[in-house]
Amino acid sequence: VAQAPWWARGVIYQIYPRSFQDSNGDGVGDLAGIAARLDYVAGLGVDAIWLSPIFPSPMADFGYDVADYCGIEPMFGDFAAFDTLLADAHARGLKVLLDFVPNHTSDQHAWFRESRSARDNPKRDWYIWRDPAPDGGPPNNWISDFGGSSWEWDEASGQYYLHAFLKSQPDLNWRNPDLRAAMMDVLRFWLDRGVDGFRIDVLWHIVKAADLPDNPVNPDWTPNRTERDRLIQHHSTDQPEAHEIAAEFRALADQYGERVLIGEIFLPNDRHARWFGTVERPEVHMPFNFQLIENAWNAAVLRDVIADYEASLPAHGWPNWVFGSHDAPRIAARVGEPQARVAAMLLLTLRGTPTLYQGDEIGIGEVVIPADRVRDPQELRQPGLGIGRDRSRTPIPWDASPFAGFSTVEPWLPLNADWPTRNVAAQDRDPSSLLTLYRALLSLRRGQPALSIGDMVLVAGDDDVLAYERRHDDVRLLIVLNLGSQSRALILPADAIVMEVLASTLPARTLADVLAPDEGLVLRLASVR
Ligand code: TEU
Repeated sequence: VAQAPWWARGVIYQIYPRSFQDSNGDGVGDLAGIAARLDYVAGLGVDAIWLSPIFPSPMADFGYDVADYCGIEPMFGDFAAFDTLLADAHARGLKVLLDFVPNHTSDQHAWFRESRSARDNPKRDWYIWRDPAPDGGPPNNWISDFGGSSWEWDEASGQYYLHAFLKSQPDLNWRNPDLRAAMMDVLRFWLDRGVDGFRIDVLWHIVKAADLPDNPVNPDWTPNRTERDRLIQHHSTDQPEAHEIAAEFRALADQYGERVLIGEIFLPNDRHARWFGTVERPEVHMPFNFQLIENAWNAAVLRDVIADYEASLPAHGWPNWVFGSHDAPRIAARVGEPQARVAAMLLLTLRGTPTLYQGDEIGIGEVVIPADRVRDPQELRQPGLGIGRDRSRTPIPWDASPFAGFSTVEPWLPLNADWPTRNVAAQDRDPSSLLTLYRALLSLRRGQPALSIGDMVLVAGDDDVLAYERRHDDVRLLIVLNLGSQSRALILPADAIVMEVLASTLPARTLADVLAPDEGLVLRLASVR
């Protein structure tokens, strides 16, 4: 255990600052609010917090449109508040990761203002500017992730600029050495200030094929899918030069000791695994693995997902898993309340670093956002596809006081309808709550190296039952999860003798040979000798 780095042993907790805790009564969460809730976070038993962007931003994409990489958004606080939060977190043994957004800036960033001001501006080439196609249209067929062309016409300077996301999020040109140097300085700035690492937003996007060829058409596209999916992002993502840059980030981070880089990367396993780099030239410590979010809640499917992912990892690679984020539908809404408990056990017992999204520990579920309160630009641009991200960004209900203890005024997004009963204070006192289960599982994981750094062996199962062993030294644990609503015989590996039930997703466990509906178990087996 001692040799494994903290990010491999530990659990990461994602905080979406706008929705965690408001301290100044403007309906939006802030840094002082997070600091005030650190005892709660540390008390969960997690090891690190990752803060979604806290930098100055016009908030067109809620912080993923950065106007100054080396500042603090006034709505969230100032450097004094940040330094306090960092020190208070460190004092509780919590690492702090920031969200680095290297693919694009806000169109309000000083760099872009300069870049668009004139064709001969020294920063013109810091962004991706091109002349129109011969017909006057955009330079190629690329589609923004949020719909529409990836190109925006700039009348004043007579060229188009590229944006993979909103037109107010122009893509940076990582082929320009000065931009590259400036961005390395950004990383140094925060590392020097004491942050423990970064989650790197859409890292696989940062370099595009040099001559910007048209992307191939996706033959599997259907009208119920997003516009972006019409094309395969072949030339706009995952370029070899982006891997070189990731290796540069890593070399810099390594100069600072045990810091961690987590890349947001969506690719099939073989290409995903390349983002670990090689032993000689490592890239990120962990490319984010979204497969629990992307795949059906079915034991046979997940068994294959786990096996294929494990098989794809290079020898120096370390797995990671995540069930929720500010972009994905809430896990409890997806699988329902009883299965959210099984999901918690899965996330915290798989081999690899888990990232837990704020609010999933109390099972925040489906939220209906009234049409006049929708804020997500992705939803506003492509309504009706059910892709709205606001529903995973609603404020944390802390207690039953007005506005759920989140704020003293109406929050920026509505609270979940069930907040008067589903809140942290209510679950804190309830031994059968999801929060109590999360704390128990996190504490078990912390005390059992087999769960954090042990080996994993998948055990045969079926569509409903997912089972695997975790082993470390002579400790042998069996995790059996019933993803269905029928009770099932508890079938053990041939050589297994159950010594003890270490955890169950159900409040009371009575029958030893039956797996109840929606039940997950962590069993200690007699040691292998
Ligand atoms: O998301 C990247 C991304 O690929 C998104 O388009 C994602 O697929 C979509 O939101 C799912 O509905 C990152 C951030 O996590 C997201 O919040 C930002 O909007 C985006 O980058 C641009 O910075």
